[in-house]
Amino acid sequence: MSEVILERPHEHIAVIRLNRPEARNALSLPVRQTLATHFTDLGNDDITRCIILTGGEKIFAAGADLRDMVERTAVEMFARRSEKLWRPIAECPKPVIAAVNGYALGGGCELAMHCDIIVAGEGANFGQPEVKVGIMPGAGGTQRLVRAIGKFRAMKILMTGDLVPARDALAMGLASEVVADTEVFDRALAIAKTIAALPPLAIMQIKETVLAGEDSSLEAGLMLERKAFQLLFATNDQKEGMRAFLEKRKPEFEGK
Ligand code: CO8
Repeated sequence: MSEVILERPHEHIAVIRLNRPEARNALSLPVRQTLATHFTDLGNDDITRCIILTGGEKIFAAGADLRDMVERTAVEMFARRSEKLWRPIAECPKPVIAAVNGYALGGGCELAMHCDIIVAGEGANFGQPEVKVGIMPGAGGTQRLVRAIGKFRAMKILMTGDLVPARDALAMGLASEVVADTEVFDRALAIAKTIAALPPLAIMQIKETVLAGEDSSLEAGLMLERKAFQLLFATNDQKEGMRAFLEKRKPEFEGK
């Protein structure tokens, strides 16, 4: 069985499932290469409107593969150019929902933070424990965590390596929702279905504008928003959505 499984539970929804339970879904190079390929393909196809990323019912991901890293040199790590494997996930234009059960640690927490929505189980735990194995986060942990939860909470998590239980993660803004462990995937799927029924071009514009605006001035972000808003008036889905409302019927969005 493949270590990364791609499923299609619904015409417009793709599920990417990490499947390396014996190594707690550690993100080896082959796993990350497959993730990058899937995200590139799903980002480019005309069918997929929402992606769910999960590690299954027991664990999301225990981070980088320590077995593979333990004897590496700095030059070898540099030569991997691993940013090339993260970029397709970060730049995926489609909405991505992380369905997190169990541990999301180190690179696993960073992987969840690459997503747009995080649904966590009550028993989930987030953390950046890299410091405990002599290193530091290397896939956005020092950057995305600060943006999500602020400097002082991020510093504590990064400098202690302590676990953050799901409820605390929700309170600090590191999760979108917390549900019973047994309901995580179903809830992620329900959200994906809601999103998949909405106009995909508008959804993609929302994602692009939020992410680009996060790192720009308010003025620049507001201008990006205005332009994206105006652009959507070129879509059939804008006409369909507004006409359907006024005609008191359900809209049919085509992504055009
Ligand atoms: N890498 C490789 N193997 C792992 C990893 C890992 N990160 N985590 C667990 N495993 C393996 C164990 O070695 C063990 O293998 P074996 O059975 O052959 O001895 C097996 O999985 C089961 O592990 P445990 O017995 O420890 O399982 P538990 O259920 O008791 O505990 C934990 C699960 C809490 C997840 C625990 O395994 C753990 O703490 N793992 C390490 C977590 C960690 O330190 N993560 C940070 C890694 S560094 C990192 O992510 C840097 C990111 C940089 C950029 C991103 C690149 C991807």
